[in-house]
Amino acid sequence: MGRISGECIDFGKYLFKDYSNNMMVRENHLRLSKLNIIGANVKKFPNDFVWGTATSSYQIEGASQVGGRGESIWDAFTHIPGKVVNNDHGDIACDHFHKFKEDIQFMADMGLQAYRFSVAWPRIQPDGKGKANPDGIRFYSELIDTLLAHNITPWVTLYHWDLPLSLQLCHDGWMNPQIAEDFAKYASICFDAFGDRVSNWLTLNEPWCSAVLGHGLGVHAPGRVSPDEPYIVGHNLLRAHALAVHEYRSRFQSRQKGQIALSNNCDWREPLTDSPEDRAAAQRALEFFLGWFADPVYKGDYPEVMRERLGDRLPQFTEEERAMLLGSADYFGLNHYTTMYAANGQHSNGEVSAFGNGGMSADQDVWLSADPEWHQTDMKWNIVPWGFRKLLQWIDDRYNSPDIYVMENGCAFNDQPQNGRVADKRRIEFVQSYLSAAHEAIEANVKLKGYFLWSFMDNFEWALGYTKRFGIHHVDYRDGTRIPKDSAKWYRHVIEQNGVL
Ligand code: GBH
Repeated sequence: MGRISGECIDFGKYLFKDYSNNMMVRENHLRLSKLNIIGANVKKFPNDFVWGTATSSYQIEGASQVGGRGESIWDAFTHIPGKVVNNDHGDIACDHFHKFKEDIQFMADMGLQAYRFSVAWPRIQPDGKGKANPDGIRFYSELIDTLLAHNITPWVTLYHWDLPLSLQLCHDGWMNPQIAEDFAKYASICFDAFGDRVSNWLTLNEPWCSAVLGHGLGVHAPGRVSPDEPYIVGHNLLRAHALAVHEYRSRFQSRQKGQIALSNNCDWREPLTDSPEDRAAAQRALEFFLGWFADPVYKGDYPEVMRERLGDRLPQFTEEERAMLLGSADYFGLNHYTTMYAANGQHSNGEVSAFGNGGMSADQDVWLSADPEWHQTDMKWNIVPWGFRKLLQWIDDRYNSPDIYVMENGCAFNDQPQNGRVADKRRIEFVQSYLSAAHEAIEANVKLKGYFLWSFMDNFEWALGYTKRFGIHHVDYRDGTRIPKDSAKWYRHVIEQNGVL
């Protein structure tokens, strides 16, 4: 299977499903050429659709002690034995810090239009406060210049979880309301240093994860376990986002003409049965998941159902904060990976709800489950493209048809090189099926404007270390060698065609 001949790549026989009906309907022989896909109808995306890939600083950069970088909470967390599978850490990771030019060449080779990366706060401010570290500024400046020289548009995330350790140890990190000012100052340094060349900003990546995984379940740094901290941390993350956006808009946006938003993660919740109770449970689960961080931005406050159930455990915004939050996103950033069924109440046998429910299932009173028929990725995440379709519609309905950019979607599969080639057929099938679902949403007038595949390359998968491979480029961690997987070649054709089969 899969033979590269001249301009033509033969991807062999692909079994692919019409996931909208969730049944296997046909087998197709995909033959992709540089200019057209032979013998099939391409589902075209809008002309200005943005095709990208994504990464984050701690997951790829390595060079943890280089260039004046301070420590982050993830440096400390990964070096506590037992916190990460195999006690893996990001000291070296993909060594992207030293190999970024090589990496950008791989991006250029696949015709990538946009690349989303994050800035490591402790490279810019080693202890989270005070003046900028010139070596840190220089690294991202060169990265940005090299991307632009290859016609690749940078999309920059300011916070993808690597909080300067000193802010955690000396100031209680995201638990301290003061962090909003610290974050806004850090953000301003970045707008000032890079905003002449960067016009697509994201303040926070997945505040839900910082709150729930970092402060509720303790499986992410800083490893706190608490029923109440997630709501306080979530509150301060939102305040920090709003203040950074306020800085951008009042001091930079009119000159730099960029756009700014945050990216929220949400898995779809499908009612387990048609009963009004289960339908309400699925809706409640989505409001606790995405509404928690999107309602304040689009409606000016938390979802009512959260207030009802949490009472005083959910902090209140001041009038000033509410006003600053409302409308504080120029587009809707969404990270989406999977789907679960949601039912009302706790499971009768007392079974603990799935990880994704955040250990706060008691607050939600929702029980999550999966259809045993569903295929799963190596993360044991269910592959359910129609859930993606439904989530896009839910966002369109609830938030008044915002422009949506999918800032992350992808899958872990552990395909290894054989004779210099990585035949990651399951990844191609995954992305193709999710893009088909995205296309359906666009046909139904959902304003989906871009798609960033997670990830450009295999990298440090947080608590799971290097055991899970999300990349469309394979990384050999022994010597740092990269190999474009079949999915990278396939994605190149998707970009060229501006569509999928
Ligand atoms: C993202 O988080 C991160 O932004 C990125 O850094 C990371 O590498 C990537 O995804 C892959 O993990 O237990 O079935 O209910 C992902 C957020 C939250 C998505 C939890 C899946 C649980 C699924 N994840 N959710 S389930």
